[in-house]
Amino acid sequence: MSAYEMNFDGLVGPTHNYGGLSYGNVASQSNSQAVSSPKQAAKQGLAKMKALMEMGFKQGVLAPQERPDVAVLRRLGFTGSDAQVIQRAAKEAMPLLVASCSASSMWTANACTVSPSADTADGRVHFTAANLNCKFHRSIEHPTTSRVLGAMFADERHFAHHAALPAVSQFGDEGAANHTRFCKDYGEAGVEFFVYGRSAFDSRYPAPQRYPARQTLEASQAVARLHGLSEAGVVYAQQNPVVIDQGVFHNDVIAVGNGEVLFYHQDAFLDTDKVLAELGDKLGRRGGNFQAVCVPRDAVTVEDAVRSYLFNSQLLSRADGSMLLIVPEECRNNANVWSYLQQLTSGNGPIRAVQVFDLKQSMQNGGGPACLRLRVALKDNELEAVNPGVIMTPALYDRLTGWVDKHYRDQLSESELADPQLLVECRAALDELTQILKLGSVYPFQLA
Ligand code: SUG
Repeated sequence: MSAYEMNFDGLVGPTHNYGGLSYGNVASQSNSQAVSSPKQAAKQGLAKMKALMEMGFKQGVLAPQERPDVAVLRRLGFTGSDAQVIQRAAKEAMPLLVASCSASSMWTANACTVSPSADTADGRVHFTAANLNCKFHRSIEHPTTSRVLGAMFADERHFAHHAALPAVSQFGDEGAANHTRFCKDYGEAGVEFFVYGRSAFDSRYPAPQRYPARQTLEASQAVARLHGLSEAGVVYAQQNPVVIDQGVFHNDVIAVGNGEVLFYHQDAFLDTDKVLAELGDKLGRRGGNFQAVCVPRDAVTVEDAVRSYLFNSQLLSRADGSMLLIVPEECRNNANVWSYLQQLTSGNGPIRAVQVFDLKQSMQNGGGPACLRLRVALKDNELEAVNPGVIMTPALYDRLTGWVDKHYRDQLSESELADPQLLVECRAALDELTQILKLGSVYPFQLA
């Protein structure tokens, strides 16, 4: 049976804005309160999905969320009609309204962690929604994320869904952004690589001093248990706390893996040699030949990596076996990174080509190509069980582009988030979207 890696990209929601909400994420902080363009953001994302589909990759789409999240504002004590709740929050606690408006669910690498069926004890594909509890605006995503994933991967014979881990910092979980899978073939048992920033219970693990470490070892271990992974198929590594303090808030800002290849920065991990040896050994036992491509700090500094998002790239296997790196425009604008990429792709290594995408609207919030996609490895029969409404086709691309044109604003500034009409627009858009994507009722306003 054939198997594929499918990328499910987050469709950027109608309230995309620059809230400055993510302490430790340099781009989010430095673009705080800039005027955004939700329409352009959604179209940039759709253009990437279309291009990958046209290159022959399997591409899907993950729906955005209802924002502002009026229910969370009510939980925080704002009362009255929906419009009154929004206006009271705007007057009394603007940062809470801004958080409730974030379109951050677009970064679907943080939606959940996925283990393909070849790795799990019961032979099903397992999903654990990420609690994202390091940031308030992201901690409110998982209930809707779970419903959307449930509507996309509904067949219980093939798919198993787990609720987010307990929402406390000890179990801080950021989903697939800190998870990579190595394998010889997508359909064969692989090695799942979990990278954490700190341990919640063991003080021997050094923690960053400046910025938060969002993922804990204990969260990663819980996900591996829930998914029924075997010890032979799991490797844990600690992220270097020094790079977290330089703005590497997720592992996918400093490393990316695919197939048998890990592309990483020299300073990404602690105990790098030990980690690589364990990956090589465990993948070797599963018939794979692990290849580590290290980017030396002399060629690309951590600062360059954070600015350019070189590692927040999609590493994709092409039909001829070579790999293609999908990078953001910011990589071409950085002389060190661009010259490194020329050298990388002209060598004999596994990565042979680079393709650049303009994702500026998302990048300004610290979300590159890899943040925008959730990878799900699927066998033929599992792919057939996916809700066909979310699989990208030329017709769906056209339909979604028209939908964005109809519902999205060209510009959005912070003061406009106080406009109750934005909620009305968002609900109208999402109601239509659930019909386009055949999701059924997944949003709070549809379930009320
Ligand atoms: O969680 N930015 C997101 C970016 C997530 C990137 N994802 C991965 N690396 N996989 C975050 O920090 C900024 C929102 C704002 O400031 O308006 C934000 O949430």
